[in-house]
Amino acid sequence: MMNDFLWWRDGVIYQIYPRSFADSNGDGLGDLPGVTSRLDYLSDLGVDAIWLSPFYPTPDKDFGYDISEYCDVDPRFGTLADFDRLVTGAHRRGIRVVLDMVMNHTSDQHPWFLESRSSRDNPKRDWFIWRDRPNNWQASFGGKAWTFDPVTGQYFLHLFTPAQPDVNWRNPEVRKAQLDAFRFWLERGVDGFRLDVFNAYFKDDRFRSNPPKFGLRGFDRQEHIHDIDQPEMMPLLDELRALLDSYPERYAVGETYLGAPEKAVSYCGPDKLHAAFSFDFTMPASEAAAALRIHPFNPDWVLQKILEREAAFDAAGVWPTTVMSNHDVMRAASRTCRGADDRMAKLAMALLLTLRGTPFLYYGEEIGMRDLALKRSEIMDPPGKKYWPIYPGRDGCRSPMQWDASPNAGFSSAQPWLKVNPDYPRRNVAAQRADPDSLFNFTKKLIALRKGTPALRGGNFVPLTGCPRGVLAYLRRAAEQTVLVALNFSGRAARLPVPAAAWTPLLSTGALPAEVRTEVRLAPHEVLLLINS
Ligand code: TEU
Repeated sequence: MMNDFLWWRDGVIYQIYPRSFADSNGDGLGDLPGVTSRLDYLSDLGVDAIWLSPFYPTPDKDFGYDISEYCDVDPRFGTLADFDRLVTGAHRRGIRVVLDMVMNHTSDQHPWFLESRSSRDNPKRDWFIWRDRPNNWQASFGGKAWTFDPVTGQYFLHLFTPAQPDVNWRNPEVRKAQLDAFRFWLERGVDGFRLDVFNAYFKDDRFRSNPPKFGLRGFDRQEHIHDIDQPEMMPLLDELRALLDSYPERYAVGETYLGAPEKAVSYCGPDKLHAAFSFDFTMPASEAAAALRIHPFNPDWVLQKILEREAAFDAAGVWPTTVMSNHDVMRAASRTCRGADDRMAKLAMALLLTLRGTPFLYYGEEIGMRDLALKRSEIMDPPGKKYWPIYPGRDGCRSPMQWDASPNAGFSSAQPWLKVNPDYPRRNVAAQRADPDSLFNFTKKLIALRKGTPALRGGNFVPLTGCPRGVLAYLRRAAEQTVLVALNFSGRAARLPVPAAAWTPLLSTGALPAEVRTEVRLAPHEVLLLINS
């Protein structure tokens, strides 16, 4: 069975936000040599791949998601030689490397855009999207999606900030240049790509306005049917997949923009993407809930989300992904825990690592890092600046990694670019490694268990009915074995009836039961795994 191990399907992928992971040169900003210096840590944790958020040259108007050169490293993050050393070091430890490709838009400082905006007859004019008159499209980070450029008297399109003009994927030269960038990194040994808002590459060729709908922000008050998800994306995915398949075991996961599971699935398949995020557990229940920062995390809501994604992915034979945290949303521990108590973070971690689908772990999630609380004056993220206090932005989940209790949490010898969470003297990697009951050690154990247990990797998902209030329980059932996962969301002890079988306790955050007959007792917030093989 282990011989069939496919890294992107059966492994765990760890997202690194390079500027916040480890600073090697004392400038307060994390960098690529910093990541390299922590590869032993990642190998010990047991992850199979790292996804690096952008480290390319950038004016940082959207913290690296505004790229001014696709085939290089920003000098603040290192050099191409540093990158090569990182890839070699990762591969030596059996860790794959996934890059973040932000190809819906460039930075407005990218030479392509500087040329494009310089005159209407510049050869690169058509590399971006210029119109005499705007339609009603809105930018995701606030305001209109069109900005007037007085130099040439036309509007250019940007689905995010005006510093991120959308490229014109319909232009064959653009298509070639972008695919060449993929090839550049493939040739450097990269194993896969995360495609930023890939389903926004193509826009309606007639630029029709979106129809209205009820919503809070301008952006939410329209159906996004003409600005994203155009049919022209499908042949492009074929072409990209053919390129990836010309190298062995390469991978692409799409960041489905405004994506429900069915939408994510529609972009995946043997000649399309390997995977696409459906963000089942990070999305609030509604836009209103998002505005009020309400993130339901209870057995009913979680089960409903699992069943929705199972229905979509299983029916299509597409392998799902599981995400609890990333650089755009509040960290799972901040959404699920009260105070410094990590029991609910363990439960969220157990979900991440026992569901059907590739787990994506966000740096610091393994130690239960909490979002940083920031004053208005400290907010740097564009949507946070625009929408505070309704929406505080995304700086909170991007604070420096908490390695130890030394100054700046062992992240940097200088003052970090973004504050370290003040809880770092208590919450850090060194402290949790030394504590057998820590979230870190729980995570490490569970990663190893997942990888060594066929039912946890590939087994079917079967929910258990008749669970007591506050408890979610399910089976992961493979031909040769079944694992039962019991999660007590509630602060009260519970008794869970279990199906008749020869169960052996596998892992628990409480006390492992000596034997299991017709029921198990769960302590408040307990995670319990049983196996029958
Ligand atoms: O995110 C796209 C996206 O869906 C986000 O804009 C999301 O709506 C927002 O963060 C609120 O949760 C991708 C990147 O992940 C994000 O960091 C970039 O800012 C954005 O694209 C533009 O490149």
